[in-house]
Amino acid sequence: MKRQTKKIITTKNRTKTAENAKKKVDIHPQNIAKQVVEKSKPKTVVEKILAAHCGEGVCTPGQPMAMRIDQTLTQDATGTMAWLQFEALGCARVCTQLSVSYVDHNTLQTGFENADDHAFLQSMAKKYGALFSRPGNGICHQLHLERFGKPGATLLGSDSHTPTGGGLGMIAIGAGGLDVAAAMGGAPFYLTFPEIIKIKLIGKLKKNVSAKDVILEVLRRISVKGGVGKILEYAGPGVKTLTIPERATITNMGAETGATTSVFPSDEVTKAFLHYQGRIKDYTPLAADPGAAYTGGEITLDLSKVEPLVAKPHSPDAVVPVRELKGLKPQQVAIGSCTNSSLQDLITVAGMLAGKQVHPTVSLVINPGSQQVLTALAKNGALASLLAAGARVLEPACGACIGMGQAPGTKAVSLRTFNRNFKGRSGTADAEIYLVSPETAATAALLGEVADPRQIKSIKKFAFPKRAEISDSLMLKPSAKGKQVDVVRGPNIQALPHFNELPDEDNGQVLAKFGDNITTDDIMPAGAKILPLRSNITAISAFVFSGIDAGFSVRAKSLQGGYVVGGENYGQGSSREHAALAPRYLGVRAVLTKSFARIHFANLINFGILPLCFIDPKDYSKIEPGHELSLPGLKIRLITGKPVLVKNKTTGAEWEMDCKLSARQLEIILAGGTLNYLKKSLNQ
Ligand code: MIC
Ligand code: SF4
Repeated sequence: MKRQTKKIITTKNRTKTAENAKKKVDIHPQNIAKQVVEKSKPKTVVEKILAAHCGEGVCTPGQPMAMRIDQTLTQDATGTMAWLQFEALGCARVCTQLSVSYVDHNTLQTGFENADDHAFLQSMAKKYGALFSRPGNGICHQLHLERFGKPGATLLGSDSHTPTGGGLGMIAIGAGGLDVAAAMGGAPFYLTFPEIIKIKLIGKLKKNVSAKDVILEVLRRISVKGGVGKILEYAGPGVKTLTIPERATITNMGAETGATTSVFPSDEVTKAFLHYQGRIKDYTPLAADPGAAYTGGEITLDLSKVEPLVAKPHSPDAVVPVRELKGLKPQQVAIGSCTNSSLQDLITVAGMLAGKQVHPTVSLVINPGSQQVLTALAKNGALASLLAAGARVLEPACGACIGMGQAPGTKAVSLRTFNRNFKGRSGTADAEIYLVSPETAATAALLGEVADPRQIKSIKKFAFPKRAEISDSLMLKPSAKGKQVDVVRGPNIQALPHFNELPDEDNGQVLAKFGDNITTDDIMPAGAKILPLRSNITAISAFVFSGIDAGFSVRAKSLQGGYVVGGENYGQGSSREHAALAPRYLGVRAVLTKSFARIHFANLINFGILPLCFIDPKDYSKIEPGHELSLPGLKIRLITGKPVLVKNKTTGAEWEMDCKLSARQLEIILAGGTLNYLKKSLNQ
């Protein structure tokens, strides 16, 4: 498949507009210092890639930088919004080397909405120069790894598991749809240069202990907050013992540590994978220089000592050894998701199940990661073996991972090879979700209870194909005559809401107060009922916090907005910008917390919501739901770099809060959001 060249196609006029837009969006003088990476200094893999993509700024931890984006990916659940925003920017064509629009989340099609969204996305990709991956082709991250991931390149995706690409030695970052839309329009991605943690791998994994256990071990050690503001860079002699799908499992679920991304070096194993995928031309070796300094410190992990692990409900870092849960009886075992749906994973599972039967009390469901994976399973006999064992094989898609079908029964125990087990995400509020490796999942499916996978002997080895079978049957190329393509808009595709500029000062009621680790699934749930409404902000806003505070939306509407209070790590999890967009639509002006997760923090700013942090965490206890707050002199305080003053009109207490914004973010907040800011920049 041919890449898009780096030019904007269509009329000269449009090209000019887009180029001007690019200049204005790219460079913000106050925000941007000189690029001062010392050429001679030994560099980490991260520093090498970022230095080569540094539009402006400095590759120094804590400093702002603008990173040039080579590739973007969008998926349907975040993509309809991202593409509407791209359209609103007025660009004639995507300006990246490659942009791919995938459909993988909303494939349940319980009503007209999903299919309408698919048609919209297909027509947008055709018109604006992106590849379009049709429903059924597979999960965006698995497909991107197979077809497009490239060592040394940068990828921005409107999905938090975009770091999967780090398995191939690329800097792949998840972001809100609006940031991805801007990148498609040629803008860089603005980030604070993270600290880099070296994870030194030594030894080799034991049989039936897998990459999933490695990332669960990392989560056990550093928790769901340990990666915030950091990039995890893997190194050491253990790296070469891991295949690319194994590395991708690790970088994929690195997202659960809160890390900006994770990355592996590119080596002979990478080369073999790219050869297997028929893309050897994309190979470049890439390794850290000897003596490179890691600002975030070093963790050593001996692969030979890793044992099978499991994350208990309801957090990916509630990790314990499988042996501690021995005998726990699951009603469901689910194998798939972008973490564990590779051919290697499923061949291993098929080998373990071959000639045996799924336990009668367990429902085993399998979603292969891609059409390529499913085709290979069909050809080498593994699929027949899985079916004979009693597996329910579904189409290559996200499926149960995002609550699109396969919701477990009441209080059911479900063992899943996925990456998230937040309460209610499965579609069943009281289900108990455990995250495990494919090997542990297959063992439980056979025995009807949790047990050490090392005790299961595979009696059959299914052959791995010599070369991957590449098919474009579900991957469509854009039209060369984009102007002539009409966009298909069903009734579920609603116009983007308009938001006002930041007022001089603000007043309102505390609409809700929550504790630590509120996830984006808590703020804006997904699942079969709500996910189809992603293109319809009016409709989806009725579900804000619906799983944990059913009256929130009605209350916010009747009070015409107000404030939300949270604890540590507010907004962890997904990149869904609807968790900011829908609250803003309901009038939420500020979120007051102890700390924020990275992508959600950026999304709040993108939609003009103030992310405020308690300077003294004790001030958290000075607010209760229903209290009336005011933010006097808000605008002038932000402009002059002063902390934001909060007055509790109900109790008389007052305190200051941090609002740490770069100069560009300040302008965005003042404008009422990124779309307003970009439009203003274009007009100027
Ligand atoms: C998820 O795993 O939570 C999702 C669904 O893939 C999200 C994106 C979304 O909400 O659409 C993510 O991880 O970013
Ligand atoms: Fe899809 Fe689940 Fe991966 Fe999100 S985590 S992209 S829902 S498979």
